[in-house]
Amino acid sequence: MFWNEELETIEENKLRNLQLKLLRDTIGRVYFNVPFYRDRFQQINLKPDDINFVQDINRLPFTTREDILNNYPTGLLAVPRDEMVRVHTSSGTTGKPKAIFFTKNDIDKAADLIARCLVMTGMRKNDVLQNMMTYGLFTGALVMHYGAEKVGVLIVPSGPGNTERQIMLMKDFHTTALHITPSYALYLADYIKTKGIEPAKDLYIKRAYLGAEPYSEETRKKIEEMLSIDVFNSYGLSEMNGPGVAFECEYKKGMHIWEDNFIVEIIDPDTGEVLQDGQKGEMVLTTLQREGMPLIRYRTRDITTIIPERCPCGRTHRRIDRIFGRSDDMFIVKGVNIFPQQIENVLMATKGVAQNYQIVLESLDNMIVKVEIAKDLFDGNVMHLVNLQNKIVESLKKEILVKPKVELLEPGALPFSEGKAKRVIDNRTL
Ligand code: DLL
Repeated sequence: MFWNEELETIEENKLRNLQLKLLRDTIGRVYFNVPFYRDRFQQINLKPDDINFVQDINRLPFTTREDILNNYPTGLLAVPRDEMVRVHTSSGTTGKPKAIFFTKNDIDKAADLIARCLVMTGMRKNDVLQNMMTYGLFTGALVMHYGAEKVGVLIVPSGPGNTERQIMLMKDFHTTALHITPSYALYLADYIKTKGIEPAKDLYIKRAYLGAEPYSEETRKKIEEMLSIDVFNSYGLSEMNGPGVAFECEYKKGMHIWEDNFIVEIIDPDTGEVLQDGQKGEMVLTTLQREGMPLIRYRTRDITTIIPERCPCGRTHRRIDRIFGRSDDMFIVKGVNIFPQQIENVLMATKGVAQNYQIVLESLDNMIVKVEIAKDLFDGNVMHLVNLQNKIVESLKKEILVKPKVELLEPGALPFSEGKAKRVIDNRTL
């Protein structure tokens, strides 16, 4: 079923024409209303009328996170501040955040995209969505909330944490779907198991939407099995509304990116050269319908590919692959480039490994992978532990080419996160 069949299955040439029209409109609006963009375009002698094909976007300069930070808080607004009805910020690090402003129309459009995503995965009016993302400056909960409300589902706005209470709410309100980070989902699934609750019998959950941080296919499988549900991958970033940018359909083979709202490009992160569909690189996004704060060729730093084939679901909007990692997540050990995702793939595919892990970078040559394992492996037989430890070391060596130290820990030994997990601890002194 579709939320907006006409737009979701629009013929490819019509989609490109629509993109061109919306791109020209966006470029015109930022040229005349945002001094930052006008200066950038004037530097390369570009006028809005010079954009005659979608491909002409290649001529435009990139926008980076530094550009958003340098223009904090309101420097990139394309309409007066008074028209804004909400501000969200990027999650994360110290210092000033990236502030993203929304007009009423922007909120409505973002909610509409979420509605497409939810209906695409089978959500209907009679469903109950427990929204376990953090409500507040983070886009995760509120943007999903408004979209789910459009579909007409009952929302349980529980936010994250207090797992005992979450389970009570799931039982009392017959929750059928969860919106949750992968790291909290792993914790929740384990908690449910240790409490002796049988999800298929005692709960009503059918599906979960997992996003906001990278996770592996193995993690998806683990959560699907532990909770007896379908897990759908959900991608987004605050700079582009938050959730609802790209989402999996029933086939769960890549995420449809809503191309009537975003132009997606994959570039070589070092040279900026645009890559072909199917090639792995950094995703660059341009907003096509944003009123308040349009962004042109925004460098997401997320590494993925565009899947060239058409999806059997009938939607014509192309799909992006699972996010492989962020270009700034990558670290180097013994001269080898490693993404945390590669380590997660190995760990989650290993029998005996529990839900939580951490990567500690000790020096340029040494890293420790700390991993929680099943309680019953601490049964006094040291050989069980040694065998598992060796197995993990060898599998990691195969995947990342260097041999890390591996520490096995009891469940609960590592700090766990209800929001985005911090997987890499960097103790290197440069
Ligand atoms: O995390 C928006 C969001 C909320 C998406 C809820 C999905 C669900 P930010 O805090 O700005 O916004 O973080 C965005 O998180 O650039 C990716 O690096 C990462 N990310 C988001 N979704 C996924 C995903 C929200 N499904 C940053 N897989 C992005 C991998 C993801 N990484």
